[in-house]
Amino acid sequence: MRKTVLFLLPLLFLAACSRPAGDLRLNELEYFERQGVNVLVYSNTFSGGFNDEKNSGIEVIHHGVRTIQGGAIRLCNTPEQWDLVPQTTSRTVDPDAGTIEVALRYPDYDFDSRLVVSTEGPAFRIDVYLDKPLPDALVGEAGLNLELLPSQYWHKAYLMDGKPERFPRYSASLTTTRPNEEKVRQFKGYRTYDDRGTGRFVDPLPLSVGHTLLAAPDDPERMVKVCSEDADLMLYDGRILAQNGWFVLRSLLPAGKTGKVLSWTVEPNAVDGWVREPNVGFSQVGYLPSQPKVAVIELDKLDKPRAKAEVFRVREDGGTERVFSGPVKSWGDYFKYHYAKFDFSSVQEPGVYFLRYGDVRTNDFIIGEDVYDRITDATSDVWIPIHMNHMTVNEGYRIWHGEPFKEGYLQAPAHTDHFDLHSQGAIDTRYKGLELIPGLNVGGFFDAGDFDIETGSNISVVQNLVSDWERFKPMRDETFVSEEQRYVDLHRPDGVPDVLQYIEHGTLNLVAQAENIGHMAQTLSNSVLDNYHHLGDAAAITDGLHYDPRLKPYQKSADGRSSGTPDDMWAFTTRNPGLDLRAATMFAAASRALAGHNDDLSRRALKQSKRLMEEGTALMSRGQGGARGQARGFGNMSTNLQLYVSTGERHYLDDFVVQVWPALDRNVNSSISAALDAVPYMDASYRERLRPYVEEYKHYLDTLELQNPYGVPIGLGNWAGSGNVVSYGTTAATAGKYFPDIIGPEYALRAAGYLFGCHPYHNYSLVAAVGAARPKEVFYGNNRADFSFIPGNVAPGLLFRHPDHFENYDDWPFLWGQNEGTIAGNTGYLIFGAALQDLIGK
Ligand SMILES: [Ca+2]
Ligand SMILES: [Ca+2]
Ligand SMILES: [Ca+2]
Repeated sequence: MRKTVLFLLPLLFLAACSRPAGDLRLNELEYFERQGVNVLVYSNTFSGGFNDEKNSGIEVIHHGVRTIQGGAIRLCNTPEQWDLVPQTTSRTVDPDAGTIEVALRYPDYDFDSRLVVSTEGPAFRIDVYLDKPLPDALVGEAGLNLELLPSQYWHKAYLMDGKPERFPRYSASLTTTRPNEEKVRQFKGYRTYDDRGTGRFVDPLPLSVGHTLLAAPDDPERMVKVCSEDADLMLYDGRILAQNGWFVLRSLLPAGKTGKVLSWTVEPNAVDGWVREPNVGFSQVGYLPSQPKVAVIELDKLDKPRAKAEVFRVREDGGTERVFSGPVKSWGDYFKYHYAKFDFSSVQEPGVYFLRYGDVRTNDFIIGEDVYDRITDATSDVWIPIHMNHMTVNEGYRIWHGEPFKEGYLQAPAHTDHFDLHSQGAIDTRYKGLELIPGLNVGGFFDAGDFDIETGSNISVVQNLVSDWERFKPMRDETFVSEEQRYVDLHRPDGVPDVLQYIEHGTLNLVAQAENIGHMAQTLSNSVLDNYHHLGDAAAITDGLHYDPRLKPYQKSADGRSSGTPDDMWAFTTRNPGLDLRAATMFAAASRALAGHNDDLSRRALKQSKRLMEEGTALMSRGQGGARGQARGFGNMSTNLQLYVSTGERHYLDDFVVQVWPALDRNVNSSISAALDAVPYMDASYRERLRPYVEEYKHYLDTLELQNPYGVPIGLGNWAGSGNVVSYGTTAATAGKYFPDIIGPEYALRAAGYLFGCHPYHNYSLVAAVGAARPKEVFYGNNRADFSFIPGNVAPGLLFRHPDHFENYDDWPFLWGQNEGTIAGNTGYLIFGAALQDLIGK
């Protein structure tokens, strides 16, 4: 990718130099640009359903921050996730005319439209064309929408046709209700709302109506002017329906017309000569005295790199002194920005320091022998126990959540597609659709920012925790866990190592699945979308009463034990033999770890392990389970190794050995982790045979420094890549432990540096509450509506937006691809932390 970008740069730079200041121009990356303003037109398209749609359509990156997106024909005033989104059936860039045209289609309504975006000096124009008149069903519903990021506009002023107003900090605007028959269909017919039996849905009313909106005249970096020539321009507050809503500008499309039916001009203000402030990336957690210390400085391409940067020490009398000044070395361009590095490794004396690069003074950080000692404490003491399902979780004066899902789980009805990407086929258990499956409301961990038990993730969690336990024996005890009381109290030691209790808690649910269902469920999840997007106390998601379809909705039975509200969670039970085999492997591991702590559960886990292994293997060899089953585990070398460790049966090890060398020959990077995991169980000859592959792996690690300025694997998917960096760090630390003469600690430390602040966009630690001076402050946890975090969460981090923008909002928690942590990912981070501490001799 770097090559491509480098190739394009001279053109871009010429364009930048030759254009008259103030005019938007189409650039080689197919977006409109002027200094301080990028206008993207369907560089990122809508995809519907699970994907959060605040990332698509016409978007504006305004002085470095993506503050406007969602420019599209939409079918509601303030679209939510799960509302219909348009398919982009074509996108045509005409460099000569300087236009981008997109064709949009709503197949549910056989409705097509076209948007043509062109420039008018410093502004851009959106013209909407219809080749056929608007379908009757969408008259009064279809309109041109554009959304403004609330956290960048609240508290600021706006003028609608000259009348001054203020963007509200919190949503309290007017709404109305309309009959459900008028509600535009939602994705796949799902419903995000609960009408409480009224037969009516809520529709927001506008904050303001006019023809010209001037937003944020009081903030030149956010000021934008939007004019609608003919139709009314309406401003809505999308947060009134959903906390993740944005401010929405909207004009309805006219009925009965074809051709050009609507036109807007949008002029984002550009601050004269604006150049983005340098982002000085460094480890907020700090540095070991002896370790390499390299800050990565992210610079606007129009910025002139400075020759030097400095390190200052904070003295004990409160004063500061410069202790080092050194050269800043250019690394090169990577996507939108230019990067330079500042090596201050020679500063080694323990103390409190900060960096200065030109006018930028960073916050302070510590150099000391123990800076990495506490990097996983918040994850272990706070984040993980808060995600324990089926328990009340208390911390000091605060209840994080009560005991969720007391009514248990129903068999999901046959042939049900689920909004969280699961599906129930024909029922393959002894239960009928909507019949209670007993015993499942025990143990398990919430998946992420939501509250389901993803079986695959929970299997990974137990496996991760057992690895952590067996490799590092963490005896930390800061959590009181009583499965009997169904009660967890944070920061209250109870004499049992917490990791063992977490293994037990995960195993309890998974064993219950195997025992009561007969095999592993795909997921235990919400039955209705209206409670899937729940924010708040998990115990309040369902009413705790058994669902009785003979009662009316919201009615309770006379004995108070059941209700007619169909809110009970469902178990999606369609059998996946691959998942059963993964569970069998995990149960064997859990059985080992639990022996002596909970012998009964240890025996039950082993019993299920053997049964699922036998049944899963038989099903797989009969070709059942499909591609999904095949892909997961069976015959996988990691599974064979785990099975050998768990069972001691030699044939698993033989299978592993047969697989590992060809796998390493094919691709060292993807196989080295599994190969290293085997070292403790093999003889010295294995380690020697592995040596050349570790050397090859080191070569790969070194090439990372050429791929991007941060020298770690950076993902470009729609879920940002911290998880990859954590895995890379764990593998590098493990390789460094077994082959210290080949792999130094600098690679694992580089992963830590990236997680803790040395990364694009901003320099905050991606781990909640970790990184003493400046960790991130908002995350997509289940308390995201409060613009808060759950300590120890690891954010996915830097989300790539096509074609050249990395982003991690720290004032807006609601994009999961940037800010959500997962239970499997965060338990993986525990291992990384332990492996790093082990590597550096802690
Ligand atoms: Ca989930
Ligand atoms: Ca404990
Ligand atoms: Ca219920």
